[in-house]
Amino acid sequence: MRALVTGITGQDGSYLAEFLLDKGYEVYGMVRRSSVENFNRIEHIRDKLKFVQADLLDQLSIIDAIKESRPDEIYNLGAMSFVPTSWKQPVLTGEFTGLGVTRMLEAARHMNKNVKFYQASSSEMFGKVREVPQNENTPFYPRSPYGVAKVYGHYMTVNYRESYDMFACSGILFNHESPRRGLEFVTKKVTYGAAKIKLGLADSLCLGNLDAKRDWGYAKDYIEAMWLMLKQDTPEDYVISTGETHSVKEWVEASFKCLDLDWEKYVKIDKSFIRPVDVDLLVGDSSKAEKKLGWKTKVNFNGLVKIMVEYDYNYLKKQM
Ligand code: NAP
Ligand code: G4F
Repeated sequence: MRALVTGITGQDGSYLAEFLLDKGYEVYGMVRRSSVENFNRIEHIRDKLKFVQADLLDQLSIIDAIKESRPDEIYNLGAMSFVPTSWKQPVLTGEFTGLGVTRMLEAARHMNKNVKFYQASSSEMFGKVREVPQNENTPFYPRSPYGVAKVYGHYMTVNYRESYDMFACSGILFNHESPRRGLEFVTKKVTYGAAKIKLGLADSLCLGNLDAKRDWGYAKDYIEAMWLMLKQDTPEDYVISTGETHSVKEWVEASFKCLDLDWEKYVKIDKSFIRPVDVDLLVGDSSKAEKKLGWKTKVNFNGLVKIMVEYDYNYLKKQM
């Protein structure tokens, strides 16, 4: 089996590449050119991977990437994925995260209509939630240019499935985290920040809205769900979540507690981290995935906090 993964240098792409290599796949990563190589998350497996240079903004390069890799499966994980940046660069976000999906689908349709296609949809599409918990039938109400772009990509995937009979699935994944999470996302910012404080490398941590609630799972668990979706007889969309919700404040408390620190002594609120509007509450119902894919989350909230805090603490200690 051959797979083409966009976003292979990202958190999910790196775990997915490991997972597919373990399953015996030939794995092609679609990467964009950069003046400084950005392969940190895949350095340990880079010799086993093949790379094709292309950009989600550039149709012809995507066609070439598919021509060269001749994939049986395409995982479209590439996107501008940081919500605050989507207000600063709404047009570019629409290009990468929205239209980029159509470029991938168009290239796939023209090159090999039988290829199986996975689209990285997001719980951010539920935004100002219409029901609790959110499932595959919950109406969308995105609250950021990122969320709007994801809704577009989601429905294009559904449309290509219905219009061209393609095997195209959308995984509506709720927030998933890991030691490989980008430093600007709140979970990693907190675990890394708390570890720095513990080691005497910082004396405070500035955050925004502590009341927002998220359904946080472990990225490594979620990768398997993507693969399982493409292994079914029929293409469908699935919510992937833990079913538990916690506030940012609870994440902060648990992370500092892991290091025997009282968070209230160190955390400051900085208004610049507060968004024009926020998604107040996310909690997913992934009973469809449980029933049809046999998928279930393995790591709970406290387990995830522990994995990330321990990793960051040990990593920073080694650098000292
Ligand atoms: P991430 O760590 O931010 O990785 C994003 C990847 O997209 C990077 O490899 C990046 O490449 C690539 N990319 C960005 N713009 C590109 C372009 N123009 N052309 C080609 N590649 C481009 O994101 P992640 O957390 O792994 O998430 C993976 C996907 O799932 C994203 O689509 C995200 O929106 C979606 N998602 C994530 C979550 C979550 O909680 N993590 C939840 C739901 C959905 P560079 O290294 O070159 O920047
Ligand atoms: O960690 P976040 O930046 O993740 P967010 O916005 O939920 O988006 C992530 O999950 C989505 C799935 O629902 C993905 F589609 C998306 O690509 C990304 O992976 O923020 C989480 C919450 C927000 O409510 C934010 O306002 O944390 C709050 N927060 C409070 N202080 C902060 C901060 N967020 C960040 N990034 N930085 C802060 O200082």
